[in-house]
Amino acid sequence: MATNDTIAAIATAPGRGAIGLLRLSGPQAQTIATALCGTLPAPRTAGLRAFRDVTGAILDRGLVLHFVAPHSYTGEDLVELQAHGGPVLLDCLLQAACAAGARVARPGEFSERAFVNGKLDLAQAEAVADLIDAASREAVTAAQRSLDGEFSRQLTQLAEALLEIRVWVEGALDFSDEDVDWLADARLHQRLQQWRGELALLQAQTSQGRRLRDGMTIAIAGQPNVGKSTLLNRLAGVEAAIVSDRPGTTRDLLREHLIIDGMPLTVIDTAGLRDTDDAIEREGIRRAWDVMHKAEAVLYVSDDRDADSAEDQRLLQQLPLQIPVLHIRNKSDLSGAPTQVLRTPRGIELRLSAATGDGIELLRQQLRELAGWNPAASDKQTIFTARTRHLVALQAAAAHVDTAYQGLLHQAPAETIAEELRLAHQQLGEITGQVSSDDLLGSIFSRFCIGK
Ligand SMILES: Nc1nc2c(ncn2[C@@H]2O[C@H](COP(=O)(O)OP(=O)(O)OP(=O)(O)O)[C@@H](O)[C@H]2O)c(=O)[nH]1
Ligand SMILES: [Mg+2]
Repeated sequence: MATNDTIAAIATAPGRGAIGLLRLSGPQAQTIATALCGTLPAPRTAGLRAFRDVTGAILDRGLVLHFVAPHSYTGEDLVELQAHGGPVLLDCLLQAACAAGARVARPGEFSERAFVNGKLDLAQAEAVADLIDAASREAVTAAQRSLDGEFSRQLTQLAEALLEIRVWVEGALDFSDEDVDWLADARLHQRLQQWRGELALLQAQTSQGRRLRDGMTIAIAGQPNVGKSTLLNRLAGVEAAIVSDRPGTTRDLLREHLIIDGMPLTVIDTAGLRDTDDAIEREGIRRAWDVMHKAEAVLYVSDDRDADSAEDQRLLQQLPLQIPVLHIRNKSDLSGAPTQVLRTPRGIELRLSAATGDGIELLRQQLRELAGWNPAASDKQTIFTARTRHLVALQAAAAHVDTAYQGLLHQAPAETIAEELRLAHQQLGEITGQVSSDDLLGSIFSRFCIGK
């Protein structure tokens, strides 16, 4: 990764605003900024300057701030020009910077340089993007905690504990011709088990953090006229979908984004499932099945007065097995039965009324459970933001350690056990970027916004 060039980008959001920020980072940052501003104020102090283009014409006047390497966000010389927030003006400034020797930054390149220069580890750099993308107050807090290094600290602790175990096992390799069987030591087994427990805890926290970032997609499905669209509107709190007593009202998929206790949810209303000659409705039903297969959970809605009909049973059996289903028995106001959660041999059923709103709080609670979202456990002390990539790495680490443990129990050769532990260690290192490939880095930073 070459960082001998100097990058420039407009760091504020596109569009017009009171202030617009041009950022420069790299060895020529000061020289380029001097070309634009004439002189620079002392490091870390703001100075008012005229910003000029290559011809010397004044483009704007504003504040300049500069940071000397390594004491900056990127760890390089870094200059920020605060101009007025006009898109054309800022573009002229960017062009002037390029004329003076800068190159336009790729998305995420400032954070990438911060990572390369050891200012942030990879999980922290990702947290920067998560903080910018945060969709709720809870998500902001979680991203901030990751950025502070909470997640990284826990990972480092686990990695260090694993290293000690590895030293033990590799010691057994080195002294294999002695009489003592190091691997049979109960303390080693205990240490490994305890470590595995700590990893499980971190996995649980990480999956909470992932939910907070990525949320969950839920499809509402069922026969026509059972109240699917009414339920969507109730959850969303707006009249998003058309509701009518005519079966077959909904055809298109309708997506609504909502937030429950800080967790983002995408709920999709679908066409009622039935046999029909109407080609448009048939297409709607095809899309409904399609979305049910892609969703992370299905809310299957039926009319409580006829919720166990043969047709409902048939449709429920057609739902993809691997996707959790919550059966909603709607229109409790008409059936007269109490709103409640019913645990049946077939799974969880929930009786409510989408029209009156009775039982909707129970539904919200069930949705939280479906998502594995536990706001009590995820209080401000423990939650941090996380990504699928992190979860996958933790799962892989767990699998390697489990294999190692089985190896210990079944007297597998020390080499195999040591190798499994090494692979587990490597997985942990990939999360913080201690072990990383260029491909991985490229795919992470390219999803950042420009100027970050
Ligand atoms: N009394 C009562 N009526 C309801 C309830 N939920 C929905 N309805 C009524 O049932 C009818 C159908 O509601 P929709 O929400 O359009 O049903 P749908 O499942 O989306 O129907 P399709 O889009 O045709 O598949 C409407 O007249 C709603 O007002 C409920 O909980 N109680
Ligand atoms: Mg509908």
